[in-house]
Amino acid sequence: MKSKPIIDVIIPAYNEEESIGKVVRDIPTEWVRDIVVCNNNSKDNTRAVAEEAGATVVDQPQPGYGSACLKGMEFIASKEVLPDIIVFVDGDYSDHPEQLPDVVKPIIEDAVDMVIGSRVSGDLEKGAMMPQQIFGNWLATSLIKFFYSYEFTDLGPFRAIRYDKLMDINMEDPDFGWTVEMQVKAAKLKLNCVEVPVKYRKRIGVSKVSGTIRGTVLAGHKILWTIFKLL
Ligand SMILES: Nc1nc2c(ncn2[C@@H]2O[C@H](COP(=O)(O)OP(=O)(O)OP(=O)(O)O)[C@@H](O)[C@H]2O)c(=O)[nH]1
Ligand SMILES: [Mg+2]
Repeated sequence: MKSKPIIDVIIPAYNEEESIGKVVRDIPTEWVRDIVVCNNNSKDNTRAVAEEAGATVVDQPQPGYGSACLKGMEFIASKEVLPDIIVFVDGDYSDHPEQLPDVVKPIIEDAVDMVIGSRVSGDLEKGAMMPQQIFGNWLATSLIKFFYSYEFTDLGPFRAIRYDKLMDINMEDPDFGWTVEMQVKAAKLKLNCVEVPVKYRKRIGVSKVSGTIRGTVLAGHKILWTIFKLL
């Protein structure tokens, strides 16, 4: 890939006014063209805070993590000049957005198609991931290894993918199956995937998914169902 690729960032955000500004500001600006915050009916000031920090905000009325990401992709697809790489990162400041160069470099330097930031092999702050989340990740990645012979250690939200490969993958999941869908479909298409270790800390603000019983049950169920559905 060319040494100065166009990189756009997609950040799904729902009620993240306390963290979203920090996330946007910590992204190294010289590396990216556009930071797209995908807001889902947030009832707080997520929208204004993200814009103030320099992001482009798109609104997705249909709830769900995947729906928000799809809206961001739709916005990027409407640009006159398409990007070379898309980076996904969460809006709760659990990821360390300053690590963006580490996450994209394998694509730029080594002809890699997709890079997953692994929290499991990285520097994981105590309490940043719930035990059920760690177990769910282990189970999901073990099933992917068993059925698709691809070795991942995490379904981490901080990831980068070549734009053309993301189009080939044809993402569809509207909610919690988003991350696993991308990895399973990448395996099915035999994309060149690597992981890099990333840091992960406790989120700012209120948990939407794995810190809640409802979120854990729905996400766990959806992730496993997605792995089998795509077989
Ligand atoms: N746009 C949008 N974003 C969402 C939705 N649900 C979650 N998010 C965002 O997706 C990211 C991940 O959600 P989190 O609540 O951090 O879920 P998690 O990382 O599994 O668990 P915790 O960090 O422990 O709460 C955050 O940036 C959320 O704001 C949604 O329905 N719509
Ligand atoms: Mg989180």
